[in-house]
Amino acid sequence: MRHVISTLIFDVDGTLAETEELHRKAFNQAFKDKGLNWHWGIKLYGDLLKIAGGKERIKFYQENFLTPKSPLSDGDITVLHNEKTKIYSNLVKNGSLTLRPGIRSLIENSLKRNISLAISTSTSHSNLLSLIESCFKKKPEDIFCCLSTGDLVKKKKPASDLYDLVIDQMSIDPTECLAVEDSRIGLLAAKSAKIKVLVSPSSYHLTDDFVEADYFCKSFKKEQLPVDIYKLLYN
Ligand code: XBP
Ligand code: MG
Repeated sequence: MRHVISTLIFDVDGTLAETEELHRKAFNQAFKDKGLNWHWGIKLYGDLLKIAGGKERIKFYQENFLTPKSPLSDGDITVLHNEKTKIYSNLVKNGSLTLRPGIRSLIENSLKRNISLAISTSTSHSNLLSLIESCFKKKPEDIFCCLSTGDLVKKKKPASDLYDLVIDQMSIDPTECLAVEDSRIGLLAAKSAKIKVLVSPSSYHLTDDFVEADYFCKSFKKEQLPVDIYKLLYN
């Protein structure tokens, strides 16, 4: 590894935990509660995950999969998405989520070695809060120096905005960072910000193309980490 890594920047959905089935459940419940006869099955949701951001995903679905007589306005979509976020938050609070194997140890060892930690996620701050409180019993700011969430930027992944925000807020050199991602759009977002990327695909992204990844592993378990990352965190 040519540069010393001073900061790990974690994606959330699919990286910290396998969250997308819970998101899909929350979307479908919100559609039902609002009287919409929409249902996102696993195959369709996998296709829709190419669009980051729940509001953007709903808009994309309406424009590309439906020909509604009275399409939802952006305001309607925001109300619908807020309802989905409430449902998702309750599902997370009910203990439906566990961290991906190896993630807790990876984060604990980074802190022990004074490697700074940050978040870069297309999801909302409130969804991040729900997950961290449920899985770590802490506030996100007790673990991560910077929280770059979808509600803070104009463009979500694969745009570099979320990663650029971390670099700007922490005033750090991108070459001394490592992004930790699960999807192609997350990989592209980090690479656009000139940040090296460790990818471990999540269940919805197993067939994504990760050719640009600097490091790849099947899981975050220490025995499956690339040797450079293992040395950084465990040697
Ligand atoms: C994943 C996303 C999010 C979630 C749904 O974000 O793209 O949109 O799928 O959450 P990341 P919201 O992998 O960057 O963590 O409905 O809050 O967008
Ligand atoms: Mg992700």
